Amino acid sequence: MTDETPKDATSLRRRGLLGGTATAALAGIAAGAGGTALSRNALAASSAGGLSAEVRPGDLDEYYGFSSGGQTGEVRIIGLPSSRELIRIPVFNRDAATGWGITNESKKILTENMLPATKEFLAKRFGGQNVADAFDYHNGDAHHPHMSFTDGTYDGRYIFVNDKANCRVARIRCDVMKTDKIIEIPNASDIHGMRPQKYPRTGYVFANSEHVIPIPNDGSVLDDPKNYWSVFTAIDGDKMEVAWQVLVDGNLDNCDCDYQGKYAFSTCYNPKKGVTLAQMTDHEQAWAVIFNIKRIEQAVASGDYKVMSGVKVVDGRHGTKYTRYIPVPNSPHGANTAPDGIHVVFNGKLSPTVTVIDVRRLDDLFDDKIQPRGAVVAEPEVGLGPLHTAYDGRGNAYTTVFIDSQMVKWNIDKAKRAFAGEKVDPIIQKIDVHYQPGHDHTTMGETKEADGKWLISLNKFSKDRFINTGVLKPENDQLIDISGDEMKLVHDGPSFAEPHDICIVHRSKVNPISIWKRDDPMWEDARNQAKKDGVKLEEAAHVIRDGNKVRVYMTSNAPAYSLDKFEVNQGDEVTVTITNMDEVEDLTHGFTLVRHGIAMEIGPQATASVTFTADRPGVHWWYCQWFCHALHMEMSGRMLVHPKSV
Ligand code: RUQ
Ligand code: CUA
Repeated sequence: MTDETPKDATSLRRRGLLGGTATAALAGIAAGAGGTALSRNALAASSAGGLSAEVRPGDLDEYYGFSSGGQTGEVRIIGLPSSRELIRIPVFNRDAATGWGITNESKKILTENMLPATKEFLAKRFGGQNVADAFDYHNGDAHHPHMSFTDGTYDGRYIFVNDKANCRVARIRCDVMKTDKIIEIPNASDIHGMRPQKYPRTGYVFANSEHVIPIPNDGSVLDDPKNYWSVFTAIDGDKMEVAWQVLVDGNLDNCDCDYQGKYAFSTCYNPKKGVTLAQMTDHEQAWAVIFNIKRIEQAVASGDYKVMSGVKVVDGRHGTKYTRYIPVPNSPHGANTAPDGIHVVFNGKLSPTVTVIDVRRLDDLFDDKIQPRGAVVAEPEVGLGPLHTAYDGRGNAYTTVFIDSQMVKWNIDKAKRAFAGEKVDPIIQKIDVHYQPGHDHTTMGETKEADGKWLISLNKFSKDRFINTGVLKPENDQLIDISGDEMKLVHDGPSFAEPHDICIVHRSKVNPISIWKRDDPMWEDARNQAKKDGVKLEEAAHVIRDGNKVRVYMTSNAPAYSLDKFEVNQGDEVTVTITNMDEVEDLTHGFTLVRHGIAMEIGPQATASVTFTADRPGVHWWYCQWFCHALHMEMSGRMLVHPKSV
């Protein structure tokens, strides 16, 4: 993949520009890189008749990859095609660098929309009402990050991501790339599949509950699986609250929705509601469940629901008018809508096939004019263990086969013709990936603007592909060029546990700011408190005592804080609020209080605050932990804690 083309090869340069890579070249100009980037990108793209993954020093990537951090609970931004990890966004995890889970602002986001029962349970576990204790779950399992849509394509507003472990859905603001809301979903055992509505906009965020449980799950039903259920949830993505739920049969796995705003789809395994591995796989077929959004909305409007844990739950089990259950082989996994707006693929997992439906047949299905299988238009055999499918926007699909460790390119139209009886092989090409792929994704491929340039295979095992890191090895995210007739593997990219899924967005759709706006809602509480205390955050150098509560306000300007010490009494509840008055891009300060487990990031023009009990008498230095200035080491101060008089 190294581009050996000499820089003065003008003819090549022109050819690259005139080809399909003009967009990349133009994007280079837009980013202010000027003529140099133009010729470099064009050169890179012209190498060896395919795309180049090389992004030279100083050049910029063409795509943002929003990669879920799996059981680390975070989301990462990967630049593509370079496959460089650019930044991490803490979501369900704790993060020492940014103070996520430590600052008041992040704790509020982590806890404000927890269910009352969870708050009670965690308050007991972490010792009552002490503000120094964190009332959040300490882990998360982030699986499916997806950007909000307007009219079938990404709109750059938000990334939504689910937490399988603790039944949550979070929202990340793309203007600042920070999490701003986290909600906990009731009546669910875990939240797995998650997708935003594509049309007319997001709108709803659909989320699947996987394992079946009794509802309510309060101990009144225990070892009686026939009274276990799962729910399909529609979240209002603007308000971040549950709009409604639908009770279903079986375990919901992954979901997607159409480009018309009428239907959502979930794969559904374990139709007999088994609770052991043997029971869960003891069947020949499972389902793709189709949700009729309009009918469900009517049910909610007309009162055809039950309120469970404060949420309106519509009965969508077999035989109701709100859902249809399409039989598909065995234990299906991924659900992927094609950018043509017509086809949806359900990936077989335990069956070597994928099942393709045509959304134009779903009106008839709900009007009982056709049988459920009548919506199926193809069922090609792709290989062992199909998990997920991606698209190039040219009518081809790319399915990961986990057991065969391959990426399979097949043609939708040919698969339909074969299904109709014609002698035609839909499989175009298979290549080995390393090893055991789960999700795969194409550039813009989950929108109507699929551009067919790059494909990523997120492989669960890397084994021998990197120097040995010991017993625990990275995953391997492989980059494949799909711009030509043949798939070409161009890059191996290690990643830590375990990005399930990546949402690949052209950079023209995303436009984050570099300096916070002073009136950002993130620190609204701090702003209100300062007002009550008669303090201007921008000019703060104050210590306000309020009983045994002490509020310390300061600013930071490289390389100093507006206070170099403050004094409190042992046992005081101290809140430190810092406003970073530097207005320089990338000039982040921090506040780390030694031996107190406290650290926070304060971006340019941001305010951040932290509350703790000063229970250690003595001298405690704080310092700035983000390298900001030649005198960064000197950017510090002292907290003097007077011992309690005995
Ligand atoms: S799942 S490896 Cu959690 Cu998206 Cu299929
Ligand atoms: Cu401020 Cu380092």
